[in-house]
Amino acid sequence: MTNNIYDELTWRGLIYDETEGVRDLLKSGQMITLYNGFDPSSDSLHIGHLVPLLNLARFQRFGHSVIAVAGGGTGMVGDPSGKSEERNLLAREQVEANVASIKQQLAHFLDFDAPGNPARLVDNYDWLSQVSMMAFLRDVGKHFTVNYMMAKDSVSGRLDRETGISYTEFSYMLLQAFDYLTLFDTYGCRLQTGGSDQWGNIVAGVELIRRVRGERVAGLVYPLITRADGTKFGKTAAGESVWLDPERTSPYRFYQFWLNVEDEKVINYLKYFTFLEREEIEELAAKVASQPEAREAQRRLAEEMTRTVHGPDELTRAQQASAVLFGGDLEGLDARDIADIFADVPSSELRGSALQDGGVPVVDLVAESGLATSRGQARRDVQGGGIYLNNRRVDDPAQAATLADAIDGQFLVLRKGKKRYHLVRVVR
Ligand code: 383
Repeated sequence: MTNNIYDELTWRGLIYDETEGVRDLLKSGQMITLYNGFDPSSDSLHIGHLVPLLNLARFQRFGHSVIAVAGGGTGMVGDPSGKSEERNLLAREQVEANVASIKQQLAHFLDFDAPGNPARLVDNYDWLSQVSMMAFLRDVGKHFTVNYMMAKDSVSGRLDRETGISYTEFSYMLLQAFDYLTLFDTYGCRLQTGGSDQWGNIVAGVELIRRVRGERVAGLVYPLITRADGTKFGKTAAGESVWLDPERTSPYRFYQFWLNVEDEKVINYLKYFTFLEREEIEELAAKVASQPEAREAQRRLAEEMTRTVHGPDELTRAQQASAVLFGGDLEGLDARDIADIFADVPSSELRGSALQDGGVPVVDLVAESGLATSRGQARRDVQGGGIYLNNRRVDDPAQAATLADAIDGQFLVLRKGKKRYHLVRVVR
């Protein structure tokens, strides 16, 4: 391990921009307090939040004191940064509910018992809801010219669009600046981090603290993650976001997302998203170059990410589920896993009542599914040892599938040869 967080972030390629003095501050050996904010736009964080979140954990491991801010107050307003359109306001109850669930997710990555530098998790609604409009306009607003605010990317990018930007979103940067001031006053916080989209808001806070406290504090931003083809990172092939909430993105899909990362990107992602040491990442880089087809780096990435976010048991399960399309055992998997794994294979429906008593001959199912052209063909396929029910070879041409074979009472998995699958959905 490097001996300071600055060198660590540097070799990982995680420093995109920094205000003056960050390098000296972080290399000085002095332990500081820093923060990163997360707005409750939804009831779950997604993998776009992981770089700043994992970096809070990295800072903490190097002995610094970290604060995660859940934006219960700022979430009432909506950050225009990186957004081309005005957003809809969320109801207070919605914001509150979202804060409660993202707080739990944030907590998962932080160590609240670290001796000497326990993490803090705060909600900016606590102070933003208390400040009066008069005080805010006089004590914060007076330190910013509209000219300065209009020059920020988050605002200027919206000025020439017909929809423009509301006064509400325009004011957002002042709220974030006021947060930084509050955390500076309360906890001696001297560094704010964020993705590069947050640069303008972070610098506004640095300026405010310089103006009203005469102190020089710092800001550091991380690169925005991109895919090899330049398209937005964090979406599955089907275009869905990859959420940290296992109810929204199952651990299996989460695992698969990382497993499918391009060779051109996998080493960067190992640096950005994992705690693996430099030597190990370099060994993996050599393997990507010499044996890309083995996809060892992708497997290592998927394993690390799934363990970090979902824990070791879910990792084992995701790995087992991932082996299923290669003939792996279905034992222990439930209906949800099966639906996930076989989401893209042909399927048909069968009444549960048909599976009662003697059940349905497998050869009938195989013929009806289209895996064989006729029952006679299906029978010959069974005799040739090429038919599987739930990934177990069917040896007897007379074998029937019964309710006992249906996984969670809901699915039968038929397979012909190595790879041709058909999913039978058992319905009422
Ligand atoms: C709120 C109050 C603060 C400081 C920051 C905030 C949130 C910030 C914001 N951040 C994004 C979000 O919450 O909107 N104004 O969705 C994202 N972040 C982090 C990172 C990122 C940013 O939470 O680049 C990606 O995850 O900064 O888009 O006092």
